[in-house]
This record gives sequence, structure tokens and C-alpha cells, in this order.
Amino acid sequence: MTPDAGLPPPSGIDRLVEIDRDTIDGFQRNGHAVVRGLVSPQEISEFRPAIEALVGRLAEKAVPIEARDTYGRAFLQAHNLWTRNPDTKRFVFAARFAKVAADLLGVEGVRLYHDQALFKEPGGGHTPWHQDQSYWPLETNDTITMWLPLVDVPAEVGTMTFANGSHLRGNLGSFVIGDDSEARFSEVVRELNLVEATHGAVKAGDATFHRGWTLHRAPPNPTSLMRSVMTVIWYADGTRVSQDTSGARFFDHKLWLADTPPGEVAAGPLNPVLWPR
Ligand SMILES: O=C(O)CCC(=O)C(=O)O
Repeated sequence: MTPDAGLPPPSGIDRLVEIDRDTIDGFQRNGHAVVRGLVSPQEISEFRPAIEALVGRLAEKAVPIEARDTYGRAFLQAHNLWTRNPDTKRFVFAARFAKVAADLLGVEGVRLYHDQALFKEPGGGHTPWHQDQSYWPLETNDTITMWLPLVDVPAEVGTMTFANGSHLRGNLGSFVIGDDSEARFSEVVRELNLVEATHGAVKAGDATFHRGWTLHRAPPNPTSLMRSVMTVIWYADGTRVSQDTSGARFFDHKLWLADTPPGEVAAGPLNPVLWPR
């Protein structure tokens, strides 16, 4: 008898999907992958209003794009939406997503690091080259982001561009996202002969996944469409908080890890195990 015998199979947004071997191998090799059709159009219509409503409140208060710096022009950003609405919580906690994350990483289980909505406005600027994990005080390479558009995104707005294999090189320079990271990492891509790859146009409900050390950027938004994207970030269960919580990692330590002390297993109240259930 299996431990969960008698329980109904996961349904709705928790319904599980299997990822094929080629996608997993490509993710391990390149540091990124696309999973098309991860969320159905019906499911997108179920969850999109709650996410858009929360970001909409931010948009009302935002200063004009022209008055912002490069980072501010890249997107409107709202964090940990799961704490603010039961629908966004069901979406962020979905077993379907967390299992894909664990399968791609090749780990037994994952914990939530945090979620964030990244809405690139009409006329929004590019997202400069960066490595997410520069910000993350986590003692592991097994970190992963799901980037899931809530609207169809044409090729001219695009998904992110990734530098293939850059995750295997670890920290390529501790830059926060901005003009300096764009300039330095453009050189790094040239110096290391890294191949740039993108998954092109995507439909609402397709998703890309990338590792925390994968170097990536995104093009500007020259259209009149709001590029509404929801992201969720996980790390391998058992990961410890890193000893270095300084600089760019200071706020992440406070915000996403609830100040769990350096060296301890990152298992605080904001970081539940989302797979296995
Ligand atoms: O959405 C974007 O423009 C960039 C997203 C990104 O850098 C990320 O999800 O790590």
C-alpha cells in the first residue's frame, strides 16, 4: 500500500505533469528550458485576475517610465503575492509547478523561496544581463525560477535570452541588475564564447525555467501590450542559509528567509516544502 492510498489524485492546478527526458537533459546542460502548455487557457483565466489586480495597485502608484532608472524601467515588480490572496496562494503553491522544478533540478524536494510578478509595461525597457543568485543567500546551486506569461507574448517582446551553460561557471561577478551588469556580462558572454538562446514567442501558460546562476536578460517592450508574467522561485529542500548575507543579499535574507540565521537549514515560515506533498 502506498502512503497516500485512499487520497484523491491531485486535481486542478495541482494536477501533475511529466517532463520528458530531453527537456531535463537540456535544462541540465544549458541552464534553462521551456515547457509549453504547462497551464491551460482556462486555468490562466482562473488565476490571472487576482495576480493582475495586485500588480494593478502598484501600477497606479508608479512614476512615469521616463523618470525611472534602467532597473525601474524593466518591469513593475510585486513580491510574495501568495501571502495576499488565496487564489495567488493556490497558484504559487501548485504541486504541478514545484514537481517540474524538482524534476528539472534532479532533486527529491523543493521549498518556496518566493514569488514575484514581473510586468513589463508598454514602452518598458530591457532587463539587463544578470545572475539571480547574486541576490540569494542560499548555500546551493540547486535553485530554479519559473517564468510564466499570463498573456501571449510575441517574439518582438520575447522571452528571456539565456547564456547557455553559464550556470556551470557559478558566480561570474557580483553585480546588481543595471547598466554595469549589462556592460560587464556582455563582455563575459563574448570572452567565454557563450551561446545566447531564447525560446522566442510564447503563449499564455507556457513557462520557461532557469537556474539561479544562469546568465540572462530580456528585451524591451516596444508594443502596447502589458507583458504580464508571474514567476515562482524554489530551492532544493535541505539547503542552508549562506554565511554571506551582505550587500545585495541583505534584503533577500530579511524578506524571503525571515532572517533564518546563516548556516541553518532554510526552513522558515515563508519557505514551505512545496514538493513532495
Ligand atoms: O522578466 C524579465 O524581464 C526578467 C525576469 C528575470 O530576470 C527573472 O525571472 O529572473
